[in-house]
Amino acid sequence: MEAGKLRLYSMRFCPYAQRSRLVLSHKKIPHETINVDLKEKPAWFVERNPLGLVPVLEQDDKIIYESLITCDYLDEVYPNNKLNSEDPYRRARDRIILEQNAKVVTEYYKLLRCGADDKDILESYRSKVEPLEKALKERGNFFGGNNVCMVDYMIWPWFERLPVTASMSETGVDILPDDKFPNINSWIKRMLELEPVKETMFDAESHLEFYKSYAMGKPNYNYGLKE
Ligand SMILES: N[C@@H](CCC(=O)N[C@@H](CS)C(=O)NCC(=O)O)C(=O)O
Repeated sequence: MEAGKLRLYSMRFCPYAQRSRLVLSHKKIPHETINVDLKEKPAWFVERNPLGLVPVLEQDDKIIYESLITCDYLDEVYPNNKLNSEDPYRRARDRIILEQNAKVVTEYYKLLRCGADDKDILESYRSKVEPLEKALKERGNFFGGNNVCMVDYMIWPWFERLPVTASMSETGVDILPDDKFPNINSWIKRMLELEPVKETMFDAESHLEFYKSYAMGKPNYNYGLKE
């Protein structure tokens, strides 16, 4: 490995690894990526992260894992295009939004497994998104106001994947209707215009195909790659 070179251990469809990829892209940080087979984890990977999870960052003898921690680290070490606020109160409020997002993520996976046609699960998902809708209304175009901040990138991956659950609905349910979630819906459109999002994202069909392979116990980590 080249001295000083930053390396990301990733999996192409992992929403947590996408957090790190978004921050790397936002800050244009040179790095190399190693995509790991998470079904048959190599020993050298588990040596680096005993939890056996991606993302992992490595630079010389430094190893960092847990997506949010990798992103905070990158934001401090590469201070261009700052994502975390300098203001402690704002940073604290941002973390409160991320705690709320953790609840959104839990409900998202229930939607994915049980389907958006289950009214209770759908309502529960929406109720967890509501505080995010309210926060955006107060903050503006992005959670960072006029510009993206760490919160935008940390919560984006599960909104990018929302069309997967919608496409699996037999009744064609609108998961986040515009009359109740106008700010989140506009935010999704704005996020889709950002270069780091374009660079790291997959379309709904690819996410769906990967999810189907994952649900069958045979995750196709290479889906969409050319020979
Ligand atoms: N809390 C971790 C979660 C990361 C995570 O769950 N990654 C998944 C892929 S999306 C993984 O590595 N799974 C491997 C496994 O569970 O064995 C983070 O934020 O980095």
